[in-house]
Amino acid sequence: MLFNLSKNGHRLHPFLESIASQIRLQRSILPELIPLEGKSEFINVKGGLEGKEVFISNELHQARGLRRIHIESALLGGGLEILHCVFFPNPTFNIPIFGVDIVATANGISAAIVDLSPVSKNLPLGIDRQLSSISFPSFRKARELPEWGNIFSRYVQFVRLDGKDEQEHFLHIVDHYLCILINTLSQLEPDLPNANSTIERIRFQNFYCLQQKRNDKTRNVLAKTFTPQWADRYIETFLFESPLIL
Ligand code: BLA
Repeated sequence: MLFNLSKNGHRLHPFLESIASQIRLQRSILPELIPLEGKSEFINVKGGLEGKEVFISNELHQARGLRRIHIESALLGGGLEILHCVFFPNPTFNIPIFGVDIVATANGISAAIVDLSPVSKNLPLGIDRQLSSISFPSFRKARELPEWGNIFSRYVQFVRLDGKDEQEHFLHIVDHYLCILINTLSQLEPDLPNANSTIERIRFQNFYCLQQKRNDKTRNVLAKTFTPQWADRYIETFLFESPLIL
């Protein structure tokens, strides 16, 4: 049973809700979509320190070609809200990792990130071509990636969102990236589990998780809201669990 934030009188920031709805809509058309069991202690988290109202709600699925589809909605107190989403491919399929992270604060959307991140040296040619033909809007407040961000493609969008028009543009980009991924996937056949290409993609997915775990901003927020030990376990064993076994 999904934890329904609105039942508790809490709704996510409308922009985060609209991104989540759009991703859920795309998810709903995936072939062989089934819910995935997750570590039950992490699926719905309630509480936090000093009686602050804190909720984390996680949705986990798998589908043809996608080993783990994760959408996380979090209300972390003090006006901080997060929408986090990763589509981890089944490594036998030559498709990138779709990732989104949106951070809302009392002062607006301070970070919005979306990418189709490569799982080999380059993105598949067809995907690169489609991404390169997008005419990206010029966001007014582009942000600089941290050093661990070398896992992202050159099409990564990382911005502070300045107003409703930019939120609308960003929503379209998320939708477009997901369309490209899902359309490509529908035309693909998997490689063998022991193919060199598959093994390379497992390595890249592991590296992706390793680098994401270096995001101190996520760790610090969770450590402050819960405890440092809880934050470590959540990030290491749930959010970016690795490695995949070779
Ligand atoms: C940044 N992520 C952040 C920030 C916070 C979080 C508070 C800083 C916001 C800012 O600088 O304005 C917090 N993100 C979270 C929390 C969760 C979360 C608490 O997902 C989950 C509970 N992060 C991802 C994914 C991507 C990602 C999938 O989880 C990319 C696809 C990227 N987040 C990402 C990047 C930054 C960020 C690149 C900026 C880090 C920096 O500037 O150092």
